[in-house]
Amino acid sequence: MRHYVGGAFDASGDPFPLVDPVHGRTVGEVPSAPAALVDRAVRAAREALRGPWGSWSPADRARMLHRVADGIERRSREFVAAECADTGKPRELASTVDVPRAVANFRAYADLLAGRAERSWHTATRDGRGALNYTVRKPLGVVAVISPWNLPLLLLTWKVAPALAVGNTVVAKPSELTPGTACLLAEVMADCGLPAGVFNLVHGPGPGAAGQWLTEHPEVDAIAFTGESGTGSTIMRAAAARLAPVSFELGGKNAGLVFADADLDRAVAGTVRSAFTHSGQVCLCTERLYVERPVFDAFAGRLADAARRLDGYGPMISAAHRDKVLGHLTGAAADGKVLAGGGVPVFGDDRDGGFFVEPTVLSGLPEDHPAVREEIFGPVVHLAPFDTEEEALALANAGPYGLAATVWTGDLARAHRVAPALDVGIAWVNTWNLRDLRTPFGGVKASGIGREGGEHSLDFFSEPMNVCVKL
Ligand code: NAD
Ligand code: 6OD
Repeated sequence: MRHYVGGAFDASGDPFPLVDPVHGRTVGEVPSAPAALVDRAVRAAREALRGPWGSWSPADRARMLHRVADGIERRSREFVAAECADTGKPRELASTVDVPRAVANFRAYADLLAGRAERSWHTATRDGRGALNYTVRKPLGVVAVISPWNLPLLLLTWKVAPALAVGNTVVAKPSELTPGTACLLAEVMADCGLPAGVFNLVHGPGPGAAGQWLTEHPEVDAIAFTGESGTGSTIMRAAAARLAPVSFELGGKNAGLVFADADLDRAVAGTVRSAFTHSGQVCLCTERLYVERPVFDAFAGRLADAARRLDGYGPMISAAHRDKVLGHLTGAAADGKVLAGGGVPVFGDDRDGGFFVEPTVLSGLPEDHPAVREEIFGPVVHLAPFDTEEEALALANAGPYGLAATVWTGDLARAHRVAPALDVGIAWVNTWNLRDLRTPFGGVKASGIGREGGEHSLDFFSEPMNVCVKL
């Protein structure tokens, strides 16, 4: 595990342990970047803006992004292995979602560059000669990309690819819990011949370490961050000091609505995915499900059966996170009903040292209960009944977050009425987490600031400038 700064690998800094969440064992060490190295990374990124990279055309950059995508594809088995080792997620998930999505992130932004048109206007003037106005888009400069542990490669590349596409240079800091695929990405960047300093990587925790130093660095021009809402507030304060723009993808407490007219087979299967994929450690996972009363008991029974039958699921990322999830389950068991799961599974093998939590279905808790109001980020969903469409919307829209929601209905008019009335950035109807990389992605309220995806990312990572030429 090494940093990558100014085109050179570097292992300086005090090491911290890397723990395998499947077995709970320490399996390696990662160096925590000293402040001087973080500073060097930012300066290398600044220097690279002035180098050849600054004069690369969009077509040159698009070719480089495709080369990086090819490089990830060529080493996809290593990427899958590293992602599974760090997160404990099932191999199936890493090989069908995380790694192919990293490839797609680079290809999508490379292809979008080709279709970008700048606008120009001919402006009338009193002397009749007119003026030509046109817009040029410039990179922001040095961008800090700070990413979480749940989808380490997917979420890192989701920001690095568009930032590079429009000509920025990047200093990336992955989660200290999951540095493996970021290290491989740095190797791919080096092998592709990306100019030194264009992509830099530093490891370490956030507070009092690489994360904080990066966000406070006066030479960092913008910050793209994915993580907890509270961390977003801290980073925003750091950015505010120098008015640096931020793009934030933050926490959630996503609601699902199941109407009695829904195809219940589809709704149950879809909810199993939306609640339990990656053991609930996807920001888009459903943690609150509201079910129309006539089908509530049938739906709850079927979802609980499906949750009990799930196997092959992965662990929580750490002992601390497992304990936080179990704390919620203890509170929920005392105040409501546990329909499935609720504890720690016993495998009878060395996974018993890992950080697993059973897929859990709860019900009967009041809406202001911490397990219904706070983000758990584990394999836990709470079910509550509703009687009217208005009530369903009011329940879904309550609370501080607004990232994503699902609507399960067989009534097309209802789908189009309800989905846009949800206070979220993304609403799925009769599906979950079906992604088209050109669509806007992000949250409202405490779930984020700004939109990423397609043109939205290219817009965030660049600044339009007006040039007016008197003719
Ligand atoms: P986190 O906020 O603890 O950490 C995220 C990153 O920020 C890590 O790299 C961490 O080292 C760094 N960091 C922490 N404190 C920092 C500080 N003071 N200054 C600078 N950097 C700092 O989040 P996490 O636990 O890694 O991830 C889980 C959270 O992320 C959940 O809340 C989840 O909902 C959210 N998330 C949101 C999205 C989205 O798209 N909206 C996607 C994935 C995860
Ligand atoms: O699919 C994406 O683009 C994306 N940003 C997913 C985020 C998932 C959160 O855990």
